[in-house]
Amino acid sequence: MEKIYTENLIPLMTSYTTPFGKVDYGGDAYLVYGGYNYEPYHLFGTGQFSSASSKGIWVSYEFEKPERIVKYTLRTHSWLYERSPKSWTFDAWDGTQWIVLDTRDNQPQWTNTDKREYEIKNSYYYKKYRINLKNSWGSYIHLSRMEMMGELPNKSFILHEGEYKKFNPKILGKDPKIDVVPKMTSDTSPLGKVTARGAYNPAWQAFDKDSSTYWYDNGSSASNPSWLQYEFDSPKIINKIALDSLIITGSAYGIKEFTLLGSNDGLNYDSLLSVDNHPNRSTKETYQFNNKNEYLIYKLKFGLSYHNYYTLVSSFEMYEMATPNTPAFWSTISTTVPTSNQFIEKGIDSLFPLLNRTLTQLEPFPMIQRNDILVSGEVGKVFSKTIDLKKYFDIRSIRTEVK
Ligand SMILES: [Ca+2]
Repeated sequence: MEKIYTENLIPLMTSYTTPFGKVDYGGDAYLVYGGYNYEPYHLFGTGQFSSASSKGIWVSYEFEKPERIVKYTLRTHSWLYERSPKSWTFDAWDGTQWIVLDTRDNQPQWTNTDKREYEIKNSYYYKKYRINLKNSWGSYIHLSRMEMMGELPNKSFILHEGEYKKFNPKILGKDPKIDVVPKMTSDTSPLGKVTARGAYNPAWQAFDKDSSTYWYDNGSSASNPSWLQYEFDSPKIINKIALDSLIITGSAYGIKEFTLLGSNDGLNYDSLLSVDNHPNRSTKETYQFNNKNEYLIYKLKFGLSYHNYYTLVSSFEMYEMATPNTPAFWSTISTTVPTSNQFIEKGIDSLFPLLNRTLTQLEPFPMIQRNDILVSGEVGKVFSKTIDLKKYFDIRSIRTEVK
């Protein structure tokens, strides 16, 4: 679907900070010539901008709130337009460094009327963007004007029999057989966050899907009991866990008593499961429990183990409550032309998959016997089935089968 762009989001600047936002520059000074200051803020105003030399200069604009810029324009001076830029990048500041969003090398010569538009791919909202001008066709780098545009949301409904409808795609249900903790390679990679009371061996090794590696906490006591916690990146309804331990010393394994807690803020915890007799062996024990609440954080709080209060967990797996797939369906949003808010909040993002026709083979459906339409004396059997040609068109073949 074609993109619709906003107006230029930068106001007509009359200084580095008025009327709002902030212009900055670096890499070179600006040109002062003939009593005129070719200052960088003029790039976003009515004046003219030029660097003091040809060594390269960048000019940034900082918005008051983050914007997702997906297009920018550049306009030449009407004179000395051969000093317009030849190579540059368009960058965004992510708070730490400049991220290159667009690279233009050896652009064609400009004319004195050129205004060029550059569409870019950018998924993120940044406050500050810059053009980093590398060189020009002449001895200075001149430009008259720069604009930056965002994208307007492009939302649709389908008008069908007097109703404005939205298509709601199929949502996959939860598979209760999948351990939803990813295979961790550190306390925070690839997703979520592992924490523990103590970690003589790294806590993430309880979540690395390898039963030979483990988390071990050997400083815990009755007054300072051990705990192990995983924070998901989105809340989940966990109603089954699997736990596995290994020998700490002699024939003592590292899990005996524990409570499983759920929390959404890391401060208030609900108790979900209590176990005081986890077996003294290394086999994966599964615990199913009744939980219908979503939690972001799941925490194991340990009591006594088979070796004092020391704790060792080689595997801590979590499983979600099974939910069925939600089939795709149409919902009616309005029977009058929807408001702009309804479009923005509920509109369909892309009509493409809906309008994308595919050739498909339908499941067989039974026909209705209609021998009643035979007139007296006629022999044989008659079957009937109505096919909705609004729904199924360009039918390539129909096969009938009498069983
Ligand atoms: Ca492990």
